[in-house]
Amino acid sequence: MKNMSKQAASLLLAAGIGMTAASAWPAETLQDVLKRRNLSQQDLLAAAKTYVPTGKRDEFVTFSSGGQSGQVIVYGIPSMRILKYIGVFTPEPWQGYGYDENSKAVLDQGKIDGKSITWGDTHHPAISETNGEYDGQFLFINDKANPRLAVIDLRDFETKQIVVNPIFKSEHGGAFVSPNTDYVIEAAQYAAPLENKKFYPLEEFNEKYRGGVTYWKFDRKEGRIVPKDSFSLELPPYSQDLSDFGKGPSDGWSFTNSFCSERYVGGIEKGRPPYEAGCSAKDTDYLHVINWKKAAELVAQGKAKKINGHNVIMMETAIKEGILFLVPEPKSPHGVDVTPDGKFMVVAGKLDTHVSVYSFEKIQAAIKAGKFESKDPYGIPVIGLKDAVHVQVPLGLGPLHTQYDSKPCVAYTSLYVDSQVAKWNYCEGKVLDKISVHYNIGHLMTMEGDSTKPAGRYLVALNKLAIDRFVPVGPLHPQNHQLIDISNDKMQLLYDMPLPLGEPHYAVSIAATKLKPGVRYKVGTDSRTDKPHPGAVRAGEERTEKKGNKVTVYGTLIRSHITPETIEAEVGDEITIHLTNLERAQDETHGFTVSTFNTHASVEPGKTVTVKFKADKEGVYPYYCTEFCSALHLEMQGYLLVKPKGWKPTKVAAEKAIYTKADYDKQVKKIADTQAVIDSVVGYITSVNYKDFPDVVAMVEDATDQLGKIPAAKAKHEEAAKKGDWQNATLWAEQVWQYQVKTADLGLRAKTYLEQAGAKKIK
Ligand code: K7E
Ligand code: CUA
Repeated sequence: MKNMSKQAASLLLAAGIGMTAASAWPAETLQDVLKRRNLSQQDLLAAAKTYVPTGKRDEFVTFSSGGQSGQVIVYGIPSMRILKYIGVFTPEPWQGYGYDENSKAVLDQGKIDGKSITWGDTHHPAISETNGEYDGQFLFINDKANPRLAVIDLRDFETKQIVVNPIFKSEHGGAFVSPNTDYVIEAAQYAAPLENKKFYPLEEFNEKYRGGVTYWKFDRKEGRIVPKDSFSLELPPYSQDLSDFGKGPSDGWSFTNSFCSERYVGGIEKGRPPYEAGCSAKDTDYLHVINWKKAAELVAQGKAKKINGHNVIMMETAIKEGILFLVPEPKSPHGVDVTPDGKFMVVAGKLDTHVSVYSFEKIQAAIKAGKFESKDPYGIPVIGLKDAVHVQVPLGLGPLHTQYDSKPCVAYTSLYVDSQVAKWNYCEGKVLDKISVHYNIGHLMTMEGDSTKPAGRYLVALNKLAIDRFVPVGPLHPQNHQLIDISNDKMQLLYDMPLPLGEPHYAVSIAATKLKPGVRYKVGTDSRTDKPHPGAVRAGEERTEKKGNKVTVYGTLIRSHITPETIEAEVGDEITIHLTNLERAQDETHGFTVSTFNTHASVEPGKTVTVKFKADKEGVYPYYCTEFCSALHLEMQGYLLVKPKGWKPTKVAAEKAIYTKADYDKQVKKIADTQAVIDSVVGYITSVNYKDFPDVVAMVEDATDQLGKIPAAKAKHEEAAKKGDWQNATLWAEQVWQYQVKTADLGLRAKTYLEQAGAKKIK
């Protein structure tokens, strides 16, 4: 009971009776702090550029690959504060991802050869585009190890679909989107036979092993990839690397680099020189230049071959139809990045100090003129380097990836070996500035830097090593994302953020204002299919059905109550629990688990989720809400009773009354006090223009729901009191108070919201 008076006290506090604190320590000045913490003016400037005061928000939202964690990490720029982890290829317990049936169905789409793969080597996230500009609707990311691609809907930041590449055994060059996101590209990495589960000896590498590039068709309206409308191009076994789509003048074309056109097969066990020697022996590899729009037409004309049920344009067809060309690129290159205007493709040398800027115009002129320097061993025409290159710029050691600025012709390239970022001009081919970053930068990323309209401002260096940077946490270090200010001529390093979740290769950033995520679902939605959930019920429709050994619960969650409060089963029954969160208020998520059955659901407002398990052991298993959702969260509980087969009750012990008239009178008094708090809050809310705030309207609706339950409970306590049944009278009066507390909780939150939002008096 102590607990409750505390709650009443906190209600009063929240209603406006505050506390004041006194301190004997004088406040430090800014100068004092700079001295004490040994900070320079430069540090102070960096801090001021990244600090986001309480209540304020970041300008950009970054989606970072989670590397081997198989997740996506969402953080804000410039604060570098982490906002969310999205479960993609890997179960994520908090979100119930992989622990409820609806999300398991998504993970199951990623099964390969019937087996679950519960991790992913995620590399490259991509934001959907409209006319080449980020539109903030969808995110895609690849899994290099197990060639898969995932679709995340940015309305709720949930993974909706995983597709398995039908012909590759690994893929690296994805995900990148076409300017209107009608296709998402994914290129193979390590060559293998395209047929599934087919063995050929390595001696037949040149004949039987293949690379390729897949164009996944994306249906924007459905928000899903359509495998049957997708296709691939068979490519030589050159270890295809990264890809990018053309845009503007180069729209309709795509580009994929490669790093082992030597087609070298190692085998140090047999005395052969190793892979890394053989794959870097030649001075050049090949950039693949592909007319994908024409490829899609060829597929429509039936010119593709079916391999594993998937449309594949064979090299022979591609050569004959003139949709596939090669251009030499020095040397074991990495990355191909199309400039925002779509005129150039930048390829970094990796083992060559240059970046090569290819001109799309020159490439097209060579193709039109039929001017090729040679053919590769498979008969693909090779355009001469000098006939394709606009300029080659020496940048430094180990150039890898390139991103673009809002300023025309300005690019940034990561230098892996030098651990630097080079700022340079790709139109004129000159270096503008360099900045040292911490050890071994891989990708770098500018704001909206993949789009036709980069936003400039900031750059993130995704560094591989974090030696000496952070407080040590054992032999496995975090990654280090360094934020760099690029708004001026000289780059300035602002912030180091440790990222402790796998090795994120790449990240993409979008202006925060372009994201419009929802705060609740339409009641009864299966968020993984975006369709009405067949197990959804409304308040008052809850029920439990038993058919044979199947127990099916149609339940609901609302502060602070799980309906039903008990689930009865016999050993061996299959239990299916559908749960609908009836809340409308923002952020009122309830979690759900049943002790020891390895099940968990996160049920956000409006969502319906199913958990399913076999009650294979006799016993008593509490279930409860796992999110601290209200003052009575701990009381949001119930029991799963698993009885032995054929169990019958022997005796029913009568419940002993413990409450008296005095208890009842106390309850009635408490109800009256709380009602006064509610009335004052309601008085405030209705005195302002709260209807202009949809979030508040939702809270008011939820509060009205709670209030609506009071008359029935009130009738029960008054009825019991009339009969002198103080036990039931006290408990039902308590229930009235529970509804009041929830109402008051919502009301106070609405009041705070309105005060902070500057609501206006209307009377
Ligand atoms: Cu350079 Cu997979 Cu894009 Cu790593 S990749 S760095
Ligand atoms: Cu619902 Cu805690």
